[in-house]
Amino acid sequence: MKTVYTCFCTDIVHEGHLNIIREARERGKVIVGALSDKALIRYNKFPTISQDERVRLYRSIEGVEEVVIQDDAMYDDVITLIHPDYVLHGDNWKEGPEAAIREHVAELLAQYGGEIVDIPYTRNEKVKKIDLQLREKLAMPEYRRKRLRQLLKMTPVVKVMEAHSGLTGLIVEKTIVEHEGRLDQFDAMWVSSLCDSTAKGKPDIELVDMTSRFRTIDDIMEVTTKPIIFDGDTGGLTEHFVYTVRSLERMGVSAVIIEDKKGLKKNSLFGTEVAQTQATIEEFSAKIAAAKKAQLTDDFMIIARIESLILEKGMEDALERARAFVEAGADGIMIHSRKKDPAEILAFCDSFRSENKTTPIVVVPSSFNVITEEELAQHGVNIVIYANQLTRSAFPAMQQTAEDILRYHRAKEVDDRLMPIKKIITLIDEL
Ligand code: SPV
Ligand code: MG
Repeated sequence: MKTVYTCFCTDIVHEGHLNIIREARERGKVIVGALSDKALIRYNKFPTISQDERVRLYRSIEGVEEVVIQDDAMYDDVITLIHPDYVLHGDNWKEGPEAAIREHVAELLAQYGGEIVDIPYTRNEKVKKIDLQLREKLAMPEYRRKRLRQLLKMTPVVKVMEAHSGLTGLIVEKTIVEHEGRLDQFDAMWVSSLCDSTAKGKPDIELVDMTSRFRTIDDIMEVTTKPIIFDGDTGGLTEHFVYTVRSLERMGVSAVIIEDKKGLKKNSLFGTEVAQTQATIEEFSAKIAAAKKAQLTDDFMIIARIESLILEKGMEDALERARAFVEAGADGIMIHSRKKDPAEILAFCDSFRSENKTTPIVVVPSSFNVITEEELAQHGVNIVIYANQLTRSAFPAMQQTAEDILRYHRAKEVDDRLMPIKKIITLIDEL
């Protein structure tokens, strides 16, 4: 009897999957792989049901003899374990980033004479609707909001990219790369005050009002499903911040980060070049405590951002604040630095972790950009935010195009470096 293996990464079994099982049964004993949560979130859809529920679901399909956990999108473990004669998959994996998986599976099977069978992908209105419904479920506030806390449990480091519009949201939502045999995507989005303000042509000084910032979140939420971390600046007056927290929760935002400054806030990357006043530990702790009291769901997170290293107040001050803010109820600590060398960030993380093993640490490596996510995670960092790189890449590209069209009095010279209109159009989903 031949062994047939197919890997599922779905929360709903539809006729496309049943078709694969039917084809598999004709060839031998059917073993289904359930892609683990860890592997799923790396490159595919976020699960709406648990790993155990998925295993039970696949086991209940008639003709499935066994279900195993597949812990890596690349199949190495399961192929070593099972040595299947056939690996079945929808033929949609011949294109896009999944083609790298198919190629790798082909190499593994070639070592002992196994075979890939590509099953024509079932494309009909019913299947399309089910896919769409799953996506919509993930976009709903109650699912989206809790997803950051879920991610913190599931993955060693949550990778977050800046978004400030529907389009940049789509880029964060959909970009998947294959590199050195691994697939990767971003886990969440950062609605940066700097980039949100810059997109509106305004300085990053809490000038763009909350209604306008919420409008940006709404634009992003309309076209994405990934969780959102909101840059709440100083949070403003405590009496106002408690309302902001409720609004963010209701919208389905997962977390707000507020920084321990008061008065006219300017961007931290100015460092000590501009006068900035740090709130006292008591003042900022009171703001956190009031916001935690106002919060209604258990999902939402209020993260305290410490500016002591930016303002050159020293490591001890930063650590003292971290202790106090956690005591006041903060669900996480963001520590910021504008040094190129990550040493002071790592020193903070090591000290904080030696006394606090669980409170998530967030970092924004804009200046200390030589360090990798993995190295940061080794020092106890849980969330890495790429806070402004999309804006900073788009801005010079747009400026250069504008200059060149003025220079040549036509657009031909710039066309080679522009994205074809068709490609832009296909990034945008139509119902
Ligand atoms: C932002 O993105 O607006 C931030 C991070 O607050 S930073 O610009 O590095 O201060
Ligand atoms: Mg900011």
